[in-house]
Amino acid sequence: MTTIETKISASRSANMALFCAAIDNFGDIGFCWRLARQLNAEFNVQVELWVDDWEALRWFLKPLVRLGDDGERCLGITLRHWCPRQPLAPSDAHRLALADLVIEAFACALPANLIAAMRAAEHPPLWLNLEYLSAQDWVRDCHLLPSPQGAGASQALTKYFFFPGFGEGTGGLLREQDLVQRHERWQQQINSERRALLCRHALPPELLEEPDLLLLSLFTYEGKGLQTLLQALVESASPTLCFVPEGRSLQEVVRCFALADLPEAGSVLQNGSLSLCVLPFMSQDDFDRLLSLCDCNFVRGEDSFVRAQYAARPFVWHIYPQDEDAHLDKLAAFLAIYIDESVAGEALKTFWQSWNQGEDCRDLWHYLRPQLPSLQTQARRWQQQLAEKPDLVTNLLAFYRAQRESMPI
Ligand code: TRH
Repeated sequence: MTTIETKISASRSANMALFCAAIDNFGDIGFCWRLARQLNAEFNVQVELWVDDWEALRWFLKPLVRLGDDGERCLGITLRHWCPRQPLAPSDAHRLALADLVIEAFACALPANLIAAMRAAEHPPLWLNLEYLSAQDWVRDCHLLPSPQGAGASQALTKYFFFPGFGEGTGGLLREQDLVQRHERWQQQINSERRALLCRHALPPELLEEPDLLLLSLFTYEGKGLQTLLQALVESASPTLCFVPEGRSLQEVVRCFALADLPEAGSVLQNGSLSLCVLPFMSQDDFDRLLSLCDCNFVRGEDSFVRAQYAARPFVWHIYPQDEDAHLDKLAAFLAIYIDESVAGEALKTFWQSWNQGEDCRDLWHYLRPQLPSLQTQARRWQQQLAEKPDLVTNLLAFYRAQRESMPI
């Protein structure tokens, strides 16, 4: 047990409210659900997860549980519905003002009456704004910065910025205690795990016997990069078995296979050297397992991007596009820490850049594919480096403890 764990379990369980507003897609909910689960499962923190988009949450949890009504407990987490910019029920606002921790994810802005109740509380919760992940240098300067909220001398309330990141001086990355071991286990039994994967999706296991077969997973946004990658896979001299979870990547699958409609989960398509299987949206654990079993993963946004790194497989990051191309600086910052100077590293870097600038990636893929074995070694090294650093929850609880000790309890 770590010191923090001992302290928390020695007293009562800590309790926390986590507020999430889903901008689009699944990244915000995915991150918050993962954070809530880890805090609860590994540190017994009692978490209320407040989500604004109940339908997105329902879809997201579908592979795990049937989501019921507001207030229901799912797998140890209490799920609540809120509407940004509207007040909470007064009873909720007063109750949450007594919590140990209140987190607003990705600057989603807490309800004003909750802030007022926290300001009025004798011992307000520790209030964090948990920000998006970036490898940019400024993150270190902003991580844990206090932001005083209101002027009242004795009852001034402080919000702290908490920035995930890749190294010292940042909040780290989410990583459950057993994540790396899980990947090791799946990869030690790669042949049987891959056969089981194919069986689960009603694919003939003989597919795996094709020489030089490459297993790919594709969880990306639509665009020219994906369009041209699919063309390259079709015309390639070697076979590819590609797994595509339901969602935005299917737009380009429709084009590549000249389909009239979006293919349903369970569809298996064949064109030239490409076999493609559409997967139903999986639980986060099953998604991790898929990443572990593929030779190369295409991922996106934030959470799947981090999970691909822990899977220790070569991967391509489709970064979430931002206004004024702000995402390209973010991409460059990560490339600077991730890519080594080898030929394979350079090939990967060029591919990522072209992919994220909406360029034709056909020839680049043909060049990249033979580099995958070297990139595999590099991906493993990167996973090991990440695993040596404290994870986000450990950092978050260390900060919580440090703050609590200085508070008059
Ligand atoms: O869905 P994303 O594109 O999410 C985002 C959002 O767009 C968000 O607004 C933006 O701010 C952020 O990116 C940067 O990609 P991401 O972050 O990878 O989240 C996807 C989640 O879905 C992740 O938790 C993994 C999970 N997932 C499953 O649980 N099952 C699945 O089958 C798949 C494919 C993904």
